[in-house]
Amino acid sequence: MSQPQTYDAIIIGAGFAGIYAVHKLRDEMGLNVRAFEAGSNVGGTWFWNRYPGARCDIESVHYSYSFDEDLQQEWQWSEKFAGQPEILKYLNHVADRFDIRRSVEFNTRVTSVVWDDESSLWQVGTDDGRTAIARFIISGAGNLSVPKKPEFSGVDDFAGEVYLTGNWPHEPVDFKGKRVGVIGTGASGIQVITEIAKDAAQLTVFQRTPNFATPIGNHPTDLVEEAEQKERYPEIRDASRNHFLGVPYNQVQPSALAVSEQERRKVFDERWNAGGFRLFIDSFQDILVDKKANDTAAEYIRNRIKERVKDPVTAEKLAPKDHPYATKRPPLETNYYEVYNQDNVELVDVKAHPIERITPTGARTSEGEYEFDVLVLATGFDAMTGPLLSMNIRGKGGQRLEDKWSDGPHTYLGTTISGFPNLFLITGPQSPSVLYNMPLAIEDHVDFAADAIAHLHTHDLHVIEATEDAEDNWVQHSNEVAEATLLPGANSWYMGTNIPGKPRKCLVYLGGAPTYRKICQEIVDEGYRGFDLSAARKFSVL
Ligand code: NA7
Repeated sequence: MSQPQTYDAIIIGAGFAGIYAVHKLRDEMGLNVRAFEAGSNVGGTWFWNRYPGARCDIESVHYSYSFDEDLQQEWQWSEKFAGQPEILKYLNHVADRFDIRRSVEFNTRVTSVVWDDESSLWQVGTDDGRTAIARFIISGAGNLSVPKKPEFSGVDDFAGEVYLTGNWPHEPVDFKGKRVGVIGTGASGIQVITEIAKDAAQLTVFQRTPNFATPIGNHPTDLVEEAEQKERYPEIRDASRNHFLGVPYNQVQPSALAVSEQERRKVFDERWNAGGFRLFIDSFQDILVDKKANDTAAEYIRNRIKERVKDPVTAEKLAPKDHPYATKRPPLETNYYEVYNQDNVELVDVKAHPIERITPTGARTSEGEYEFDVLVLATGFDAMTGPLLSMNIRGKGGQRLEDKWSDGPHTYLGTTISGFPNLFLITGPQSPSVLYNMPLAIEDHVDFAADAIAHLHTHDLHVIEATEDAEDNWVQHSNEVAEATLLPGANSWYMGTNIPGKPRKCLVYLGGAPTYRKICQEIVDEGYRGFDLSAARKFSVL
């Protein structure tokens, strides 16, 4: 049997995180790196989620890498909010431009990540039966990369075609003239429903929880605006990194309750018309923390939905009432609600009448039978922790990550784990991650890992590990910050409640990107406060 290959660092995944990690560690630091990617090419989320209508909800000029000035100047987005094919094209361009693929093994899934106490090295097993060894692991395995398993029986018996939004085929799917059933009305469901409704003979949407979807406001790139933005790109990136969500918005007002109804309406109208996440993050500062303030936004959106849907019974079903606005991820849409004015579309409330099973010809709810030829599951992901827990990660003394996290994630800064040295999570649980513009969040975390590795090198050290104390304090802080918001009161994937049996814990650090970045910087400036830095137990080959 051949000797395992050894590397300075193994990178898991070749999406936004893996691509940048390869570039940073290999090209800027001169490390010997290898990335393993389950897909056949780069792209991560944007490789797998190719369903019709898949689109980014943050403006592309912002939802893109900032690390290379030439790249951000030269790349041109065709739309304000790029669709999945264009984002994938962009990531392929970046991979070509920085010659990333020569360091990536595609079609290779990581099946185990095991720390060896003797050598202070990680052993990484892959699904082709090989083992590779590395000093450091950078996990770019993604936040929304493990689709949730169907909760109803019978999917295997369904006689027609079955598609999962999170693992969509590469070949186009033809819905023309077909009867289609879609389960799920989250961000993916709302995007795919809008597209399928254009072609299907009949579309049945199974909705459990209506969502507060608001207009995305997409349009072809305005070249004058683009030129102006590119001229100020460094300034814009700086403003983004100093904003809660990582976007350069600056119109937020202090409180929805401090203004007259008329003024409030004006603010909401302006944000509604501007599109994107402006209504959620650039209207009033207390929307996520004060239920009364939130109610004003929720009522505004409910009324807007009702204006757009002709049948009052359907409109009522589409108007969310069981959770405050934005406590579940608010989807963005184009003509979503108008779909329900079409004769070929039916909305089925599966909260009132849950799906009992998928049958060979469709679905059975507690109320009746529905027939269709194609089933689309837009039922979401085992978010944030799922990708990490799927890799059989074992730390010091053989401790299994699933045991350590049996009551929810425990991390320091959402990027390191006590007992799991030299392992860096990119946008891990308890970091701002999905509530921070992801490419910027990714760059920050990769840079944090790279700086830590460089710091070890400079001081002739080899191991960095979060202390238990620092981790406990971070978990407590992260939970306290979450408790001060409205998020823990709702069921959502942010809280892990979309997966039966998953601990109810807020998976996102809600202190906002600027606070988080400040804390990280202070920790680094204080010589990596909360970390133990040491030499390897036995000096190894690396
Ligand atoms: P989400 O947001 O988790 O949405 C999943 C949807 O599927 C949601 O409407 C769920 O209803 C529904 N669902 C899940 N399980 C069931 C069952 N058993 N019966 C009926 N309906 C069900 O996932 P998405 O893929 O849309 O979005 C994930 C993120 O990707 C998104 O937030 C963006 O950040 C990008 P529920 O709300 O749980 O009642």
